[in-house]
This record gives sequence, structure tokens and C-alpha cells, in this order.
Amino acid sequence: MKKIYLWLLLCLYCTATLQAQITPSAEKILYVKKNVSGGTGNGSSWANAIPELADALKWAREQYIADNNWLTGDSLRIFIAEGIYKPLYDADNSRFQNDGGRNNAFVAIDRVYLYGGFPATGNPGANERNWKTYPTVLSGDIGVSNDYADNVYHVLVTINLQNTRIDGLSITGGMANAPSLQTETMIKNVNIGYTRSSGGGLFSLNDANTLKVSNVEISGNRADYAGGGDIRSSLSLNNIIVRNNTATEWGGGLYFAAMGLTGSYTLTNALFTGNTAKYGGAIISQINSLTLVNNTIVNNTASLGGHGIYHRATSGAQVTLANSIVWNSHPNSVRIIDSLGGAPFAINYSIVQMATVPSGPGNFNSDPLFTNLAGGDYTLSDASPGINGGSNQIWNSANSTDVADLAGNARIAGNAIDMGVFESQTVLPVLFGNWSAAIKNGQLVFDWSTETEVNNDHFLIQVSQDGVKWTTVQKIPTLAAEGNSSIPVTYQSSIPLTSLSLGMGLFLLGALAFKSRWQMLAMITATFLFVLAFSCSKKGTLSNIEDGKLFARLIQVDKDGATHSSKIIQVIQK
Ligand SMILES: [Ca+2]
Ligand SMILES: [Ca+2]
Repeated sequence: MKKIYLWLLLCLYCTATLQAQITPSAEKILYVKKNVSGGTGNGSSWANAIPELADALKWAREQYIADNNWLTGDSLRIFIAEGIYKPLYDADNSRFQNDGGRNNAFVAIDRVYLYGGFPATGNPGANERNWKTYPTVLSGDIGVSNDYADNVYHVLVTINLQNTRIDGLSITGGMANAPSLQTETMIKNVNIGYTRSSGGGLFSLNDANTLKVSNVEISGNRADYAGGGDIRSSLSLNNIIVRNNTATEWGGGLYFAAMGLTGSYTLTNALFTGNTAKYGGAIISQINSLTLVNNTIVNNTASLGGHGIYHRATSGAQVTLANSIVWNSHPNSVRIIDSLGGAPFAINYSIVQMATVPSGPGNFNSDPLFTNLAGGDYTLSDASPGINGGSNQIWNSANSTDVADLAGNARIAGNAIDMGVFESQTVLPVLFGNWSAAIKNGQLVFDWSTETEVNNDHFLIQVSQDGVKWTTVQKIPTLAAEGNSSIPVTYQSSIPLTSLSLGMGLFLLGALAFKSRWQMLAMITATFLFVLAFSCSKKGTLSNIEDGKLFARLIQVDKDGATHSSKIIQVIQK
């Protein structure tokens, strides 16, 4: 008899524990922590945290279904400690309280803000949040661990959301490989059953741009058709990393799909790396207007077209790159940006690894000089032409609220915004002002100014035909007293083409588009005279004269020998 009582008591205790009434804190926060020990599990504090995000979202969905105005004019925040969380419930409206196996997903709810990146110890507040140090991982890797075959189709689903924030999460392990027209899956009266072959990590449909997704990594997701993320929404994506996702067909990283979206989309501060597909390794766009501002798209792979971006142009559609870098370690015959029918890209203030410098202001095709390309560090080294190479105006008009770069540093540092996702915080000893170079009357003429100088010794003027191999042509000492100046200093220097060293003179001839054959012959004659005078033993050839492209940069050298590069410019002809 005693045993029965004990058993009954135990059962009551278990039921009470399992069904702890979820109760947000007075500040309307629900706390979720995977490794919580003890506590009531009602979510009212870290000590009483709910162990599973899936249970917190199930509860929120129950409240929403009971009364879809339950948070009108208000919001609920879910704070999620570091740890790995798996979707435990079916995505469908009528089955979301049950385990649906591969149909499970985290379904975001309007006005329920998700904040990850809290440490799993102590009693952390919002200021202690760091999404990179304390990763909060939403993993679709259910069933057999590290085996994708039994993973969920979508990890995170956002549909018809108006006011929600998703911040500080890592989304991984989705496997969108079901044939279309599978079992109906209804979310807010939308059937997403047909999407089960794209958007393994994130599937987003009909959300407003007041759905703000930031500080989020989408990595290690797979899709039969398209994308680690399938974006059919205006949701705002900012400060995101899209890494190592694989699509069998299109858009390994993100797929911007035409269906349900006719307007324009702007993606800011996004890093794409290690994504693969047939077309559009990082991104494929089918929408009317896709604008990428301060994106770094590096080392993605497409087997057929567009390692970085593939634009499946519909008539009049536009893809715009601004303040961005598109680069690969091992370029091959597949174009880094490509489009159906050769539709052009609009490119401004960007570095794109193309055969020629992209037309448009402030563009280069020269090496962006990442800190460590092979090691995956895509911050900019001090010599990078991307430093201060972007347009503040473009950034400010694309982004009104976010002020940090992807590393959490000030987004605009120095005298202009940098290209790509990371802003160099190095305080350069010399702040360059104007900088131009021209070929004029047989002379190379350089004009530049400095805004300020500290401990400066001299400048080296360097020129290059390909933006990769550089030759020093002149050394100019600083005009600032003791190398220090807090006011602008102006410099000018010129070099007769004929006084350049062997090879350079011939090389520079290639930079001149001569107005007449006689003019060209006169210059070649002058140069040959020089070559003969100074080096009869060496035989110059005209074979290295190419298509008239010549670049210049200034290397500023401190009194202690440290060097920093100006931005690279193209030498113009006057
Ligand atoms: Ca698995
Ligand atoms: Ca800058």
C-alpha cells in the first residue's frame, strides 16, 4: 500500500514538473537554457529557465492561436542561453503540439522576439550577450547525429510576420530535400508543403521589413533545390553570416525567390563564404531589385555560373552591388558574378574579381588584401584598397539604425566607410585627402594631399599594370615639419616617362592611347634612345604593352619604417 502511495506521489510530482505553467517575468521575458538544473521550468528567470526553445515557442503559439491579439502593442522577449536547441514539434498549425519528425521546425510568432547569445552561467542581462562567444544554435540535426538524411526540412520558418526580432542565433542542419507537393503544412493559412526542397536553414514568406533578423549565422544547411535560406519576404536581414551551405541546383547560400515578392530588397553587412551550388554559389536572385550593400562574398563555388552571385534576370530586373567585395582564392573559368542572358550588374565602390575594372565609380578588380584569405579572416589588412573605399552616402541611405560592422566595431571609421562587412579600426598615421594621377605631355603627374600626418617620413609612388605587381617609381619626403601636421598638406610630383628605368618606359607606353601613330612612334623613339643610352645590353620588347590600364598607389612610410597604403587609383590621361 505504501508503495502505491509513493508511486502516486511521484507521478503527481512528475506531472507538476512536466507541466510547469509557463510564466514570463514581470518584464515580459521568458528564459530558455538548455543545461538548466533544478528550478521550476516556468521560464520566469534563468534559475527557472525552460530547457527547450521548442517548448517556449509552442507555448507562445498556443497563446497566439487562442487570441491573436494577445501581444498587440506589446512584445514578449525570449532570452536563450548558449547551447544546442532542436525543433521538437511539427510546423503545422494543427499538429504543432506533436513531434512531426522531419516536419518539425521552429516557427517564429509575431511580436515574440528571439534573442540568443547569453552565457549559460550566472544571471546575465542583455549587456552580457555575445552571439559569437556564446553561440545559441538552432540545429535541425534530429535523429542520427551528423547524418543529414533524417534532419528536418526547415530549421526556422517565418511567415506573415510583422513585428519580430530574431537576433543572435546560429541556424544549422536543415535538409530541404522533399519533393514538392508533399503533405500539406499550414502555417497561418499558408501551405508551405511545396517548399520542402529549398530554404533548409531559413524559410521566409510574406514577412514585412519590420521583421528584423540580425547577428544570425546560417550555416551547414542543405537543399535539393535552392538555398540555406529561401527568402520570399521583405524581412530585414543585417549583420549575417551565410556559410558552408549547399544547394544541388541554385543559390547555395540564399535564394531570393520571385514568388510572393515583386518589390526590392536590400541586404546589408552580410558575409557569404563556403557556399556551393550549380548556379549562384552564394546568392541567386529572381526578384525585381536586389541591392547588396557592404557584403563580403568570398570563396563560394558554383559549378556552372556565378560563384558569388547569379542573376536570373527577368526583364528589367536589377542586381546592385555597393561597398562590397566579391572574391575567390582560386578563380577559374566560371564567372564570379553572372546572369541569365548577360544582364548587367550595377556596381559601385566595390571590388569584384573580374577581368576588367567594373564600370561605375570607385570600383577595383584588384586584390582586396584580406588579413588572411586562406585562414578565413576576411577583415581588411592595412594595405587593403577596400579601406575607406566605400560610399558613406550609400550606407546611410540603406541603413538607418545599425551602426556596427560584423565584428561589432564602429561601422564608419576613418574618413569613409570601408568595403565589405568589416571596418578597419586601425588609426592610420597619415590620413589621405585627395589623390589623383594623370599622364600629361609625356609626364606622369601625381597630386595628393594629407589631412593629418603623425610621425611620417616619406611616400613611395608605385604604379602597376594589373593592380597586383607594383613598381616604385619615386620617393617623396614629407613636407610636414618633423613628419607631423594637424592641417592639410598638399603634394605634387611629376616624372618624365623617358626618365623611367628600363622596362618601365616601355611598360608605360602601353598605358598611353596615342592620338596618332606619329605621336606613338615619336614616344617609342624617345624611349628607345633612353633605353639604348642606359642599357645597351638589355633588349626591350613591346610584348608587355597591353590595353592602356595603369594604376597608382602611395605607400606612406613612418619614421620607424612601418608602411600603409593609400587607395589604388587609375591613372587617367589628359
Ligand atoms: Ca540527423
Ligand atoms: Ca573606414
